[in-house]
Parts: sequence; C-alpha cells; structure tokens
Amino acid sequence: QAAKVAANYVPTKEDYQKVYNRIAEVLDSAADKEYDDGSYGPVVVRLAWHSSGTYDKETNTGGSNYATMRFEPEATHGANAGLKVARDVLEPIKQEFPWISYGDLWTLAGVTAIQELGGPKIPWRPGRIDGFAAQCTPDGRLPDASQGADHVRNIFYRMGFNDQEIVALIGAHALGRCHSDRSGFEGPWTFSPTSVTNEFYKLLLNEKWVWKKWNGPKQLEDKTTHSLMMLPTDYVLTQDKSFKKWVKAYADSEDLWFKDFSAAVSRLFELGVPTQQFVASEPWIMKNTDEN
Ligand code: CCH
Repeated sequence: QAAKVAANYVPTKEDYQKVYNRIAEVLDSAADKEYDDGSYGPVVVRLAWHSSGTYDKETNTGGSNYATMRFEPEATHGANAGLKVARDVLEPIKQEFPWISYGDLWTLAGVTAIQELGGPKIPWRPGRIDGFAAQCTPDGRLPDASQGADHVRNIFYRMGFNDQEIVALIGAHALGRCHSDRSGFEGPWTFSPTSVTNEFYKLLLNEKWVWKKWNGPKQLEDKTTHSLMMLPTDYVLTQDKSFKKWVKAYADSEDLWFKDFSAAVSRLFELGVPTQQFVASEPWIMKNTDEN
C-alpha cells in the first residue's frame, strides 16, 4: 500500500525546493569527504550538461529526459569519465526523495550548483522520466576538447544552439578544473573555481596563452603564472571572429553573461524532454538557500 501511495504521489514546487536545499547541503559536504575541489558543484554541473548535451534535434534523441548515463555503454563513454563521482554523490538524495526522476535530480542539481556558487537564477521545471539502456545515445555526441571551431559548431548546432549561445555556455568553465585521471587534461581555468564569475572570458582575452610543455594532451597555460589552463576548444573562441565578439561582450559585462548563460543553460537542461511531460507551463525559479 505504501509503495502505491508513493508511486501516485504528485510532488509540489515546495517538495522540489526541499530537494534543492538537500542538494545544496550535499554539494557543500565536499570538505568532510576530503574531496579536493572544495565543492561537488562543478562536477555536478558537468553531469547535468553531459546528460543534456547528447541531444540531436534532427532525430529528436538524447538529452536529459531518460538519464541514460546510468547505463552501459553511456556510463563508460570517454567524455563521461569521472562523472560517477557526481552520480554517486546524488544517489542518497534519490533514495531520500524516491519520487524524483534521475533526469530531474541531475538537472536540478546543476541548477542548484550554479545558483549556490554565486551564479544567476536558472529557470527549471520537473517532468523528465527515467528511461532504459536501449535509449542510450551513441558515443561521440559530446564535444572533443582537442578540436577546433568547426567541430564545436557541429556539436552545438546539432543541439540547436547558435554562436552566441555556444560562447555563453562554455563560460561554465569558470567553475571547476580538469583532472588528468578523468579527461587527461589538467588544471583550473580561473583562480576561483568554486565561484560563477565572468573571469573565464577576462582571462581568455587578457592573458597570454602558450602551449603547455608536457606529456599530456595539447592544452594551453597562462604565461604569467603557469597555473591556469585553457582547452584547445576554449582557445578557439578567441581565434574565430564570430565567437570572439561574444567573448569580448561577456568579459565586459558579467550582467550580460549571467542573463545569456541563464537562458542558454535553462534550454540546455530541457533538451529532449517533450513539452507535454513538463508539470508547469513555465519554468520555476528555485530559491537559493540564503533566501529560505
Ligand atoms: Fe566542460 N569540460 N566542456 N563544459 N566542464 C571539462 C570540465 C567541465 C568541454 C570539455 C571539458 C561545457 C563545454 C565543454 C564544465 C561545464 C561545461 C573538462 C575536464 C573537459 C575536458 C573534465 C575533467 O577532467 O574533470 C568541451 C570540449 C566543451 C565544449 O566545447 C559546457 C557547455 C558546460 C556547462 C554548461 C564544468 C563545470 C567542468 C568542471 C568539472 C569539474 O569536475 O571540476
């Protein structure tokens, strides 16, 4: 009987706010668990993005709807290396709130991380459903960091984004870092990897970037401190005229970037979800923990 009640339970916005609040606590527990990066926020944002960024508008497959990264082979696709950390950190929350789908949990966690780490509000609404391994997308749908502008355009145009949105989305690299045991690349993009700021664009434009001399994959380092990095795909944003225009605009105005980043991430997290599945006709604005 209890299981039946749970299955029929229709959660309210307040219920999702409770999940948000719980996620915020868990992201902050990194120090207790001796997770070096100070917060689980960045890796959780990467999970939300990789679960959404498999979308293909032509075939209307992929995206955040079915949370297929739980299954082989998607769980072991090269681009997803290291994301088990994020899935494992969120698993106890799924146990605590069993009525939430994995797709909703992962995208809500991305929203929570961005908001709690000082970023803009990301409009979000629930409605994703759990799917099956057969719905896994083929390998190769996520961007390859060693490539150039054509590749970046092909990948993001396939999801339905334009040049301005591509530049706005990649500014998420203000957060977190590369881990040599996950992607092969190494190091953070900014000096404040647990804060959402427009520093990524400022550094990209204003620092002198040189190829790092090492045995790892080709990446750039800043000539001044040698402690920051850029991926080849980040660097092309300054080498391509249409991309560079937006790098400049976002370096000049954090407000503009927050506005465009919020809109693009909100859309990214809804890719592949049929509109009729959404519970609300408009996305919600979830409260930050300091507003509760
Ligand atoms: Fe990214 N990203 N990303 N990225 N990413 C990596 C880490 C993060 C690319 C490659 C990499 C977006 C776009 C791109 C985050 C968010 C976004 C890493 C290092 C690589 C490689 C992984 C590791 O070793 O841990 C490429 C290529 C592109 C596009 O061309 C977009 C879009 C977003 C979100 C909106 C975040 C956050 C991280 C940090 C993760 C962490 O664990 O610190």
